[in-house]
Amino acid sequence: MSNLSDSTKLAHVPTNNAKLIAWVSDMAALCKPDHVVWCDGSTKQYDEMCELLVKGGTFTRLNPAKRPNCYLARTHASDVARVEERTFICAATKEEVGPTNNWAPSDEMRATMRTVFDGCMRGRTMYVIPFSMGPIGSPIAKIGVEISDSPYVVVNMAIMTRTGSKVLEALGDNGFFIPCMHSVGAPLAPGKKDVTWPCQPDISKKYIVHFPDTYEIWSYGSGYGGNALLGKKCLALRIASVMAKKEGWLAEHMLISGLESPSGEKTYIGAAFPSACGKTNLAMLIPPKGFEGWKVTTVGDDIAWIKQGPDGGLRAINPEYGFFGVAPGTNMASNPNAMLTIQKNSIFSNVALTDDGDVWWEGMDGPPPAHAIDWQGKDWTPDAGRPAAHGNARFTAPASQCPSIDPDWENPAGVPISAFVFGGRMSKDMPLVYQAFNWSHGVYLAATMGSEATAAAIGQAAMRRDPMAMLPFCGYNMADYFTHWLNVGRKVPNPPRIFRVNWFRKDENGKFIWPGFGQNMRVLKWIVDRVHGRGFAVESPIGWMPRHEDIEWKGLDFPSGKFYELMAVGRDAGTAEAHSHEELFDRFFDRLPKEFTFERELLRSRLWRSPERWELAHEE
Ligand code: O2Y
Ligand code: MN
Repeated sequence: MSNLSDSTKLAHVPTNNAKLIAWVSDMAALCKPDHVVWCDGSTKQYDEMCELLVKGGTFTRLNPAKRPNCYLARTHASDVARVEERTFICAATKEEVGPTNNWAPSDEMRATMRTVFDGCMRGRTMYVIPFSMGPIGSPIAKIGVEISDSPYVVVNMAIMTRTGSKVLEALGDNGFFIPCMHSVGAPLAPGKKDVTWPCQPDISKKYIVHFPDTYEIWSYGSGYGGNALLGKKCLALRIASVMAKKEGWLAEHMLISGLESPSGEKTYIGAAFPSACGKTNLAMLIPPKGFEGWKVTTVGDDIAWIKQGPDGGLRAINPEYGFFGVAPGTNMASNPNAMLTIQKNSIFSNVALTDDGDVWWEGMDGPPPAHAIDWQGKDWTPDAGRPAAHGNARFTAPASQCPSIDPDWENPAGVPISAFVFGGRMSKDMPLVYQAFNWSHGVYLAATMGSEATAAAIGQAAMRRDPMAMLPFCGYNMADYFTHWLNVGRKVPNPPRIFRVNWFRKDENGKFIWPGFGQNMRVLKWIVDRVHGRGFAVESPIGWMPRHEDIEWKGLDFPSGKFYELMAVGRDAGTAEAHSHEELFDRFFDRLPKEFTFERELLRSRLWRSPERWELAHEE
């Protein structure tokens, strides 16, 4: 710790919160670190930590003329993504976590945690990071405290959450916090030189553990992303989903964006997509040609906490303070706002380093560099036969730097939500967009969403269901989660309208039919029109659907034949889809809400009565 300032060298305790003090001393006694440092959230401490990471070889400072105040980190090759198979929810019974979560008995797991954490910080510093998920003081926000032996975690948490003294102030002497315990699981023997990315390389020794009954998180063995930045997936989704069910709100894997028309009418939507469906791109969309005067603003790109406001409507906050976005594929065409956000004050993980001290990844603008250092620190040239950046390479960047950030993104009361959009990645039989008939039908559509996964063995495309894109993130039984969604809708007088979208339909030559990216604005505008009761739609067996003339086509030549190819669903394909919902529902046995059985039967009977192919074009 010699590089840290005097004040941080001291194990000074900057709080009178007795529970916090007791927990930190208990954890220090268990983990046996050489030092304890309380993170104050200051720029000075952030800079000192980055310097420490540079000296230790974890960080490379990027060329300040190209990327001011930016760093590159290379992880261990085994520590590059979330580890779902080592993610556990330890409720009292297996039924409480349901068939889609890994369960372990809480008393056994608690004992395991105390064993693996015993002495795990020897030779290291234990950092105490107070953080707020959501604007400090917002009635929707929650306070967490992460203890970690990773300086990489400290600096990433400083970007991804609001950290430090101001959080302790808001916590006060008796405030409640969620304890989040993290260690890279690599104690350092006296005199031994540290490696640049300490972690537990054996995946079976990694643990990402949640105790929903006591609202606790314990993460061991990984220093990367969702495994280690515990405010994100662990707190803001898995633990928060449990809190939300108890307290009557929603913690969702959703972006939040604002759509402002030329007349100044502002409509906020929440949208859920599984990973790799362009969620960050949608959150930061730039309206295309033909949409002059329209503005899309970003409240959040990944997580939404949604509560009923004083007027009875649903209001959402982004609990995060930064973006942890996928780098590969991000460029000035796919997401200019993201590219502008990451120009300064950002951390890049597992991307390539160019010879002029900048970053590069597959899919960045321009030709690949003639030479670079790849994510594993090896020389790389375009003919290397391997990618220069890891597929899950990330940028960590302050949300405040995003050019499209919404003026109300830090409003403690949140923003009013008028629509929920659910999307997956389907190459056939799933239309570009349709609207649910009502809340219960919408919850059903959201619960049955998913993406195509190729079953390599049989060479067929199969649907991998990912209800509400929450499969890896719901901290309790998903059948109870569906019921909770149905209940929330009952309490809200005029609940948000619910839509399904699919940007990924392909033609018979395997080419995407829909251009996607900024052109998705055309679909969003129809959604806005529907929300405000002015957009036209045709009733189909699966929901309300737009005709070609209901979409704004100014600036894009998209003939109606192509549009109806994109929107087509036949009776047989629809029936097969409805039939396959049973596969998902059977997993939940008798906990499944009865509304879902009704919705499935209604869908089947609407399809049964429909012609083999329904023609939206003829319904005028
Ligand atoms: O691989 C990781 O640790 C990151 S996962 C992630 C990060 C940001 C936003 N979403 C996700 C996700 O898996 O949904
Ligand atoms: Mn996500």
